[in-house]
Amino acid sequence: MEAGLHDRLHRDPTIEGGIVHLGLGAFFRAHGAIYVAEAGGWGITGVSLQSPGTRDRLRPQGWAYTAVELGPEGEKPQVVTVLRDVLVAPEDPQAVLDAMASPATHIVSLTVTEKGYCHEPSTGRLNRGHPDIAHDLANPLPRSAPGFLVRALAARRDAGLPPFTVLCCDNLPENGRVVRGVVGELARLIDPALADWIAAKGAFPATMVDRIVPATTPADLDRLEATAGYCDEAPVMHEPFRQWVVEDSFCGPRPAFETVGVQMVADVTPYEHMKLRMLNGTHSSLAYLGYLAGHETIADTMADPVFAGFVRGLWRNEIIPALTPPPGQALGAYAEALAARYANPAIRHRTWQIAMDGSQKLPQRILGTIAESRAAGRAVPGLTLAVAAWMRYASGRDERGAAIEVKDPLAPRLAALWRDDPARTVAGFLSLAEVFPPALRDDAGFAHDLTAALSALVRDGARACMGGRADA
Ligand code: CS2
Repeated sequence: MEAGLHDRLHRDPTIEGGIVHLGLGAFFRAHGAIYVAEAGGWGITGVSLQSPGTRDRLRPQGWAYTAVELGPEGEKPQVVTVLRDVLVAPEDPQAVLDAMASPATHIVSLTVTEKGYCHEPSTGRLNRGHPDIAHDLANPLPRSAPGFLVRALAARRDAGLPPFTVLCCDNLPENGRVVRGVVGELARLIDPALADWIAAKGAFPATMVDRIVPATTPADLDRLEATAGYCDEAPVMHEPFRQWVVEDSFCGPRPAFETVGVQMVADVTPYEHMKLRMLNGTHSSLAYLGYLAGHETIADTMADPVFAGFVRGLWRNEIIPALTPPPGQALGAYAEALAARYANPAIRHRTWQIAMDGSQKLPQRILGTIAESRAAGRAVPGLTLAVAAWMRYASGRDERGAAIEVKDPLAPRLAALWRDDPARTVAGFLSLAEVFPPALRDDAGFAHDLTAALSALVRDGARACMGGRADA
């Protein structure tokens, strides 16, 4: 089957062109890749920007892999054969640029996580001090995602080709605008005429992506082998639910996404805000508070009535009042659907996994809601407690004094901000300009509330603090 697929992708004259995808993690393979496969007629060249592991596991399988739907009532495996090649950028960056600059490529999509855009999370601007950006300014063979986009776009312009559409599939607000911004800034530093060409001809549609995809575990591999009867070294696990909302502004051909349930719209912003603040905002809140309280997964936190009540209170009292619903979407119903998705016992989504990279995630997930609510005079005690829990988590010690493996690009700086005095800890964290927007850094009332929340957290523990704020 695999060799046949490979041949077909190169010979089938109905295939109009290709997609190069940067950041071939489990999320894209369980979400965007499946939509592309269903739409038909397109193949994907995957690119790992860091390590060869995924390529090495997929190659012997002819790039095919199993996507396993984990529903509360059982598992459904599906073989996905849309990948036609996988490249590893650090091994051969020129091969990646060649694939992106090929006339057959029309779309470069990305899931490189929040930190992969080398931007400052609080402002969205390119972080010129980032070591990979410094490298990419000085070298034609890039390391960063923005570097690959800029150098490949330059090669296309020089070859007289149109640009590809840049399709960001990461959980950033107005993600198309963010990528357009970092690409434009980097291009201008390298070649102002290139920046003008990209600004005039390029397309960076915004998207909202949604599917819960926990990391695959060795136990998943064994279970799949036992039930499906074959060995897959690189399957992905996902919940039944999926949603993809895409701004319909491509500068070249695209798959017939609208035929497979992708919502093609003129403005993605209300969908992005709803999803980032209602799903990811509560995911992060449950991750920090849940981890501190000793819960291993999101489903475990939802099975704890104190947490289930707390998260419902966050939606009803703090997050929904600050949102404009997308057309035809009732936010109360969206919250109920999220509660059911979180409670799915088949999904073992670890609080530790979601807690990763908090400095890159908090601004769009939680801090925006807090800043807007405070400006409008609405109280946000639960979200303030979640920020305090992030600070406590980032200190690197849990409530019993055990070490936490904190994964965050700012981890050493965050740990060094911890003091025995909560007011001083809060002052230190609030000085992080790349995380907190000016409206919160200069808000003495917020510093006061955050200090009170952190003091209570240290004194009483996460679970006790949340009990008082529950809304069950
Ligand atoms: C999660 C997301 O890991 C995380 O930070 O909040 O990956 C979440 O599962 C997805 O955005 C759901 O669409």
